[in-house]
Amino acid sequence: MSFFPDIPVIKYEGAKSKNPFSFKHYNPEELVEGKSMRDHLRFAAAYWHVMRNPLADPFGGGTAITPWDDGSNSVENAQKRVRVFFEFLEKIGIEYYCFHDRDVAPELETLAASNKALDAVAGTLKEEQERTGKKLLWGTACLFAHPRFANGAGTSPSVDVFAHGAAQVKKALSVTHDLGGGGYVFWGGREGYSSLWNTDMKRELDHLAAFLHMAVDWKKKIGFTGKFWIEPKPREPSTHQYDSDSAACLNFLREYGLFDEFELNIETNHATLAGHTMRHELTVAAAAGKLGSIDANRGDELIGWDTDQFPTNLYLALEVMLVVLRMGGLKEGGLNFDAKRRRESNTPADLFHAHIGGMDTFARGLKIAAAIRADGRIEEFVKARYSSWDGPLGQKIESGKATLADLEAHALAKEAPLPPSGGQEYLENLVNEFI
Ligand code: XUL
Ligand code: CO
Repeated sequence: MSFFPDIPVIKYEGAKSKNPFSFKHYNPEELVEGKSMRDHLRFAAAYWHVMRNPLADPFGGGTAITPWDDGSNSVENAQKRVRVFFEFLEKIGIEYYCFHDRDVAPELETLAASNKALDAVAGTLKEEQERTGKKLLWGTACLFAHPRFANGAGTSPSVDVFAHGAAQVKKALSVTHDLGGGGYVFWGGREGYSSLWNTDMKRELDHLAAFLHMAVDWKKKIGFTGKFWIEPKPREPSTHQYDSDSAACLNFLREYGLFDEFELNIETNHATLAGHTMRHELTVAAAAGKLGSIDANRGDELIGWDTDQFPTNLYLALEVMLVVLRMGGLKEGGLNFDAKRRRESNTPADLFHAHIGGMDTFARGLKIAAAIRADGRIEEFVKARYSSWDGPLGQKIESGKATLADLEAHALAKEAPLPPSGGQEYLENLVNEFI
């Protein structure tokens, strides 16, 4: 039985195809820099958006048409959704998926009942993974939707709520481990504050670190070898969230002795909310050797909140893929479409158009990034820009052997020439040559 009877399996048909249910650029087997597009891009679908997002907004209820869903909170309904989701993955040709505990299984009256429901649905997920060969990219726990988490979980002023969140992480970690997940994500949903009049920031940060240390201990105890990824976001739902951007997360991890245990999962719309470009956030993470995974989406320049739109911007995709290629590719991580259709795009077919667009955009971004690298002019320019550092003085400074007195002697003997041109316009023109 098919849940998407009118949708074919999406195949690569090339740039000239007029078939909206085909890839124009994503050709999974095609080699780029000697590796298949499939292995470069490691696309994942987000269970919460594909299966559980009703497409509501603050002014109106959901519009999504989901004929397979009986609207109940039952385990049977949740298990049926899993079958629907895997048919979606098979037809769209996405190899990985991501979920929150409460997306896949219902939250019931007690934690014990919710855990039991999660086990039952995890059984169906495992069955479908085995049937289709699809894999779990990462799992996580939803510690932000239920009213108990209104003040956060790891930073809640209530120790009981903290314990409830910790128990959910324990369970979600075990399920992620059982399903062979490549990683586990901590997005600090409401780990932050709305007002400092009621907040003990230092105590909250200490608690968050304790929370994460316990998660690391549990990971080791159960033998989960996947990665831990923190996902920065500066605000929304909280006014201020502690994991505000890559730099803040890295600092927090260093301060609390967690640096070796975590990498980052960077999301485009979170970067822009933080007042950064996605490329900035990725570059900060990669420079620290901590770029683990990516939530691929985009925001809206005019709306200014987390609109989680599907990525369709070639320029953005090529920038992302340049960072990824330069660091030698994603390992356990992937490109997770943490993106939702617009509220008006209400049919199941729109789910396919949305993902096809995202996948084709990143396929083009990958090809353009590889062409820029093969051409080499941009990298040569940057190298030349720093070439004065390749001389004896630069080497002395970079190896930590220079003193201020050495530099004074150099400066007195040689008046500094004007620095070389930044050439930004020249470089931007070069980028456009490849698009
Ligand atoms: C929220 C967000 C989350 C995380 C997982 O903005 O991005 O979906 O990716 O909790
Ligand atoms: Co995300």
